[in-house]
Amino acid sequence: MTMDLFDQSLSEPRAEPLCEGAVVLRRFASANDAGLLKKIGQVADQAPFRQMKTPGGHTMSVAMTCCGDWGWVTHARGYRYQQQDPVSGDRWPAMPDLFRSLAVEAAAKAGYAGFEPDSCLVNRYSPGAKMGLHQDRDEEDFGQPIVSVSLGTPVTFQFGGMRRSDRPQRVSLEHGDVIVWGGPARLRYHGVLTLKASDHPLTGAYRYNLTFRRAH
Ligand code: MD3
Ligand code: FE
Repeated sequence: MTMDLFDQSLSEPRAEPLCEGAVVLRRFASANDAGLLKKIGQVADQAPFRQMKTPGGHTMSVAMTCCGDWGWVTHARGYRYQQQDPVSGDRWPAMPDLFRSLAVEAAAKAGYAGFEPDSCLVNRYSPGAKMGLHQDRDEEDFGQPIVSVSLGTPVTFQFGGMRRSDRPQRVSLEHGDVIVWGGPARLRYHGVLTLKASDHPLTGAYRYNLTFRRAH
C-alpha cells in the first residue's frame, strides 16, 4: 500500500464549502510545506521571480514565476500562456511532482477527478502587494477547475460574483490552505487585499500562492 502524500488524518483538515463550485481545504498543504517551499526556491533559481508590467503600463506589485508546460505572462497587448520564459527565452522549469500530486489530490477531493494541470503560476507577495479583482479567463476550457495553494503569511482574499460590481465576500487564507474553484465558481471575480507586514517561521514576510491550471 502506498502512503497518501497529502493524507490529512493527522492534521485535522476541514473542507469548507465557500460557494457553489468552490471548496476550501484548510491546511491541506501543511504536511508538505517545507518541501513545497524548497521546490519554489528551485523553480525560482531557474526562472527568477519578476514583477511584470500590465498592458496598461503598470508594474504589478506581486512578483511571479511559473513552472510546467505553460506559463502565464503579460505582454504589450494582453495576457497569455506561453511555453518560454520571456526573460530567458528558455522553457519554464518542469512542474515538480510534489506540486502536481498536491493539485491532483486536492482537485479529486473536491470532486474533480482526472484534473491534469499543465501550468503552475507562483505568486510572491511582500508587504504592500495586492491583486485587484479580476477573472481568470486566459485558459482554453472553463470546465477545468483551478487549484490555489497559500503558503506563508496570511492574507484576506476577496471573492465576488460574475460581475466586477458584485460586492465581494472576504475570507482569510492561511499557510497550507488550498481552494479548488470549479463549476459555477470558475469565472467569479476574485482578488487579494494588501498584504500586511507579519512574520512566518518558514517564509519570513512573504506570502506565496501556487495556482494550478489546465491552460491548453
Ligand atoms: C477564483 N491569485 O493568480 S488564488 C491568480 O492569492 C490569483 O495569488 C490569487 O487570483 C493569489 O490569478 C488568488 C485564489 C483563486 C485563484 C483562481 C481563481 C481564486 C479563484 C479562479 C476562479 C475563481
Ligand atoms: Fe486569479
